[in-house]
Amino acid sequence: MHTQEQQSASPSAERRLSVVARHLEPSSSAAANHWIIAAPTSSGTQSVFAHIVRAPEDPILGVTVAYNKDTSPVKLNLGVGAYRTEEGKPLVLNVVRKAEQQLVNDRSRVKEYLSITGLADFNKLSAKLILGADSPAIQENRVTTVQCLSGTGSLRVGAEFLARHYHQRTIYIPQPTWGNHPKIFTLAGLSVKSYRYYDPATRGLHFQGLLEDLGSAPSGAIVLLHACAHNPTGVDPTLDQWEQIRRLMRSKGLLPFFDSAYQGFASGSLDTDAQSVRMFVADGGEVLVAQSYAKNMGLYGERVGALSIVCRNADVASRVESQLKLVIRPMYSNPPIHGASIVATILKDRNLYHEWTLELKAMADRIIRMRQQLFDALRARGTPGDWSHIIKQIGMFTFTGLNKEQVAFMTKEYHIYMTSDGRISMAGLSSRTVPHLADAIHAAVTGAR
Ligand code: KET
Repeated sequence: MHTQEQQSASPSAERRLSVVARHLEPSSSAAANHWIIAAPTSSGTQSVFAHIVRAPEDPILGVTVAYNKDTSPVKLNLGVGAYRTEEGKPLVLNVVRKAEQQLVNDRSRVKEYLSITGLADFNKLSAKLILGADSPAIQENRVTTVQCLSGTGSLRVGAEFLARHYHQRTIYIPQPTWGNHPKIFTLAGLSVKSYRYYDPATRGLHFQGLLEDLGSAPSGAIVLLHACAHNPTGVDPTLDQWEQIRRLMRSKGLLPFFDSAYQGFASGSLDTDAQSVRMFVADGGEVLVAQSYAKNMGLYGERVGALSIVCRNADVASRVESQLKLVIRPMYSNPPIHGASIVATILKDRNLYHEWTLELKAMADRIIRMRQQLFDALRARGTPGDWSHIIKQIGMFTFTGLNKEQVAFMTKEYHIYMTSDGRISMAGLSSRTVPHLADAIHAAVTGAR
């Protein structure tokens, strides 16, 4: 006899196979071809893996790999979105140190397994953080939150759940978006399509294109939305535009899946940066949201995040949670305890929470200062072009408009590392390194080689 899980898992397994089969077709993208499997060898001395083709480095994390190999003293890593101090060093927040100290001092703490859904306090506090302390959805018990492996893991668990249980398996992602999105959703068994988001001509939102593309999406389709500080463009809809997006999506029954990786980093305020999500929750409709504490608490390597699914009522929410457990258990069983304990310690203590908001604001403000300094430095050099987008864009990144060749030139001649789409992490800059970057951009743009 089949258990319920087997019955629900098999169509998704089939979908996964067909996804892999699609990747194996000769017409599929270059990246997918690195999986191609040749006939395994059976000869005695040769490795059974001898046929394996070397895969390229990840487009974002691979930038750090290349940077680490560079021996130049002036090298600068503006690839990955990771905060650095004015001294160019990684930052562990003071509140995080304090919370960790409390945890270490508490001898009653043990290292038992968490439940499949993670630390209960952490889940409650995470839902409050993104949805608001007074959220009716939370009071009505219609939100289920599960602790996952940072933002990436939360997106993946949400996507696996949707692929198994949601009737419409197409997800629309913005063009462009974070490079990992299409891979996460495809491998979870969803079919990925894109909607227009960024207009290179105006370096702003392609709002008309966005409305047209979502307007012609099939009813019920899933839509991935960046809650704030859109990566890589740094361009967010205004509140008025969000309201129009919400109305359109609700009228077509499109399901919002928010990726909230930068709450607090866009404006410096946790509440302001959650407004887009809260608008969608306030109308009573259903919403998924993946949260990451990598950036806003600087807990990158702790892998701490949460997936919340806001449902119509408490009964649905509890059944959804029971199925999320079936997604998580065979994937990684249950999440790690340390990072979530740090977050819960900070979120439940008034003083620590307040201190966190100040440290977060200081990080956001430093990034904004870097924008101004870089803009001023380019103006001082008379670098051709309008660079005002550097100060207009929001969040960790500037989408410079530099092309692949210009990026390659800056890496080769100036040892500046960034993603090939021209994105620079403003969080990696400091007053000391701004002139070097401005020189490099100036040379790349003017062809002074
Ligand atoms: N969503 C977005 C939009 C995002 O930029 C990242 C990370 C994540 C989710 C996942 O982060 P996590 O560490 O799983 O919580 N972005 C940076 C790092 C990376 O690519 O992994 C980046 O774009 O540089």
